[in-house]
Amino acid sequence: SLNEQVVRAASSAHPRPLNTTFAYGTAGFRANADTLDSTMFRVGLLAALRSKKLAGQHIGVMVTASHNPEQDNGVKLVDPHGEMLHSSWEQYATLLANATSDDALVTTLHHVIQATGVDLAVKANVVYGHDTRPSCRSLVRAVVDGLAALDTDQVNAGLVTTPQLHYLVRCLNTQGSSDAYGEPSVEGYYHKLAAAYTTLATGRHLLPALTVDCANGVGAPKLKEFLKVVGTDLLPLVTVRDTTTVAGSLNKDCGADFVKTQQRAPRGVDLVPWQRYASFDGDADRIVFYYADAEGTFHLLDGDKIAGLVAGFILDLVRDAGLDDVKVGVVQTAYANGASTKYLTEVLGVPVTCVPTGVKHLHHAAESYDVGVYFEANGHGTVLFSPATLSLLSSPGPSSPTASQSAALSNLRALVDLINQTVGDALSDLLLVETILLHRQWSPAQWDSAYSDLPNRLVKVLVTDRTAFVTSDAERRLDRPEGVQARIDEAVRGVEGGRSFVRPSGTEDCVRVYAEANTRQAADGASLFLPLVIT
Ligand code: 16G
Ligand code: ZN
Repeated sequence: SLNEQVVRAASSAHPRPLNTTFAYGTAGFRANADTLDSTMFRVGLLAALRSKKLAGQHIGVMVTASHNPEQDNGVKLVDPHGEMLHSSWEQYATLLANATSDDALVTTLHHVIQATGVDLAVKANVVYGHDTRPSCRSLVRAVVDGLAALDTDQVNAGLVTTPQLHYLVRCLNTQGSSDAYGEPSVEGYYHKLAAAYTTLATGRHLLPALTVDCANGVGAPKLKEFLKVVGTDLLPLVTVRDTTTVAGSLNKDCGADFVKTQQRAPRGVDLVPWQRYASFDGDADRIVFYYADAEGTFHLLDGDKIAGLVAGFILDLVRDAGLDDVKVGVVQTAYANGASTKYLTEVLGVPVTCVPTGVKHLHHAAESYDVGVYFEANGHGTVLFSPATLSLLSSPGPSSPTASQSAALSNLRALVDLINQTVGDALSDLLLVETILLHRQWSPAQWDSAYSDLPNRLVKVLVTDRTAFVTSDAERRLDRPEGVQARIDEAVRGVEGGRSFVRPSGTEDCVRVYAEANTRQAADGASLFLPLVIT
């Protein structure tokens, strides 16, 4: 049974700040680091319960606030297969975080244990890691106190990227089984990726070096560690914004989120025309690419462009391998540029599913394809191979394959290892894109030429109550407040290529208004009109 005294005593060292409420949202808990100590402790408790509920499988705890400013921090839980915490448990995270006293926390724990049917006698296993934020040290200690209060067996992953932690969780839980995912260590992760990349890249004519902006985050040391394993012969690469010791530099004027939202290079990075650049975000689970043309005009290759590149490559390999029954599909959100959706469906002829914003929705929908490619426009994404596809790929294949058939098959097998199938991974996605560009011998401009993005605009609107905004149809329609959708329709009517939608943010107190159209003027017009309508 629950040792209330132990929990109460441990909790008293992590008092909850007054006048703050916490909510476990799409990105877990995220706030100014100074407010998060009690929340971290309680997440430790919840991780232990989650593990007990799932027969003692390893649960992951990642302390990071991704692309947020350095003074913020956050935490999210990782379920046994390396996926996000099941949404049915998010409410328990929120309940525990908001318990107002040590006694209230004990009462809430009892409630959660009962509601979820946790057997406290089961030994819990948790693996935890953190990014480079200075606040991580004490916040991780709070997590550990929470774990210890429920007598948890712990694995300290230390400084890791978010996708490395997801990888570790999956490896720890599949170790020794027929679907073992890999060696449960960061070195194991590097070796798995390096071996796959070497298979795919060997013998190809090298492209000019890629420059990688590491957002001054955990991606910097981890990319450098990986380079030591894979060697620079096959992966010529230069890192910039790669310091993790200068206070205040994390995500500052650099990184994937800055580049995507500002539509410009990291401040102070001069783009050499036609060369390839990429930016990680602060915890290295997102990546975008970009280049400048001869006039110095900036061109972004975002998650939509990556999805198109990857889907096209995999479709070719599947066809060349003669795997006609393997159905490739792409998952996007409403933020995907209309031109990318058109390219996927009309040029590549691949089915596209649209889902609400948030990795768990994309991941889930991608699982329904044999090979499911998913990317958010912001650069978070990966590729999932279904169990049936995996066993098809690991079977011997045709008895007398042609040379191109066996090449395609062996490339597909290597892709399975190259791609982090637990979650979007900047390092793994970097290798995936580099592999495809190597095989195609494409410059970034050739990749970019697949289609031209429709001009678009994203505006943030502060509202008094974002919960008043209720969407349907994968966030593309607004059901409430009443009447607003009609006015959006009106604003868009007659605008060539016009599309617009309004959705409440899951991470900030605002609603976001997106508009796109065939011309820049029209896109700006439609979106600028809407904020006036809803406020
Ligand atoms: C979270 C999501 C991300 C999404 C973003 C949208 C996860 C792990 N992360 O960061 O996928 O793009 O929220 O933010 O699901 P918004 O709701 O504020 O627009
Ligand atoms: Zn991130």
